[in-house]
Amino acid sequence: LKIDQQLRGALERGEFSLVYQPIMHTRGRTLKGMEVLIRWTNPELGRISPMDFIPIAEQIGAITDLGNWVLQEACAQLQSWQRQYNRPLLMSINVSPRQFHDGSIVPKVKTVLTQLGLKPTSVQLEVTEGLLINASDRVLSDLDTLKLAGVHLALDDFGTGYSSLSYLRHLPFDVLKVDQSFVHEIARKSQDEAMVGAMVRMGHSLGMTVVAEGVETPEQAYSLEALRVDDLQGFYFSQPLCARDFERRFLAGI
Ligand code: G
Ligand code: G
Ligand code: MN
Ligand code: NA
Repeated sequence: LKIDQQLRGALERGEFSLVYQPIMHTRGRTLKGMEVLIRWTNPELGRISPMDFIPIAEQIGAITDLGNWVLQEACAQLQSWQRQYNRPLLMSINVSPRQFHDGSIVPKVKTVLTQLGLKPTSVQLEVTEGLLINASDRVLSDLDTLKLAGVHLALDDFGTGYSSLSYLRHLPFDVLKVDQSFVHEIARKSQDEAMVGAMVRMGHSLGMTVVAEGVETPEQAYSLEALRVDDLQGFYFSQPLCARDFERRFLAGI
């Protein structure tokens, strides 16, 4: 309840910020891009995790404005980095299923890309299977439209929840993000290794790139490389960082 109250107006009060976590090519461990993650610090409540406030923002109908702000800010940051460092980078943005409900996501994405002069292929939207359960025809056609425009679509947290493989058969995903729960024990548990190996083969045979999340150790990175995972993300490379720190650590001087 307290969170609801404080959430209203928090955007106008400038209480949100963004952090960026690197996504590395497995081969050579070079930078491919970054996932943007929202942070909220409220004067009364302190720091609140997106796990706690995103569901409430969805309930109170604030997620579209918040999601649009993330999209705009992250894309502006991407444009600035691409220009300054003159290199292609991929910005991966989490999108809540609710952001698809009012039909505004396609025009919003297209407008932001056009205004900033960004290539659609430099932006990736991450959705979870929650979007796909009972998805309306409109949601499906919005996904197709984004894909046709060149925007990359990633299926986030893959392997958790009630994953149905039929989603993958029919939907235009470019990227499979293997959930971190499969990654954490990969160097020790042969079942997890087998599961990730199967996900990689399935993803590749469907033409998708496979990313492992939650990589925390060099042993995990090595195991994932042996399983032919394309890209790696996790604390082993870096925590999510504010733009300045990300730039210093991953972009400057390269
Ligand atoms: O960054 P952290 O691990 O605390 O994120 C917790 C959860 O919040 C994750 O599931 C992540 O996908 C989600 N999340 C983080 N940033 C955003 C955002 O900008 N939009 C949406 N919809 N979810 C986000
Ligand atoms: O649901 P999603 O995959 O978008 O969530 C991303 C969340 O995972 C972020 O909150 C981020 O802080 C967290 N995260 C990123 N890398 C790691 C990691 O290596 N280990 C753990 N435990 N969490 C991570
Ligand atoms: Mn994500
Ligand atoms: Na995930």
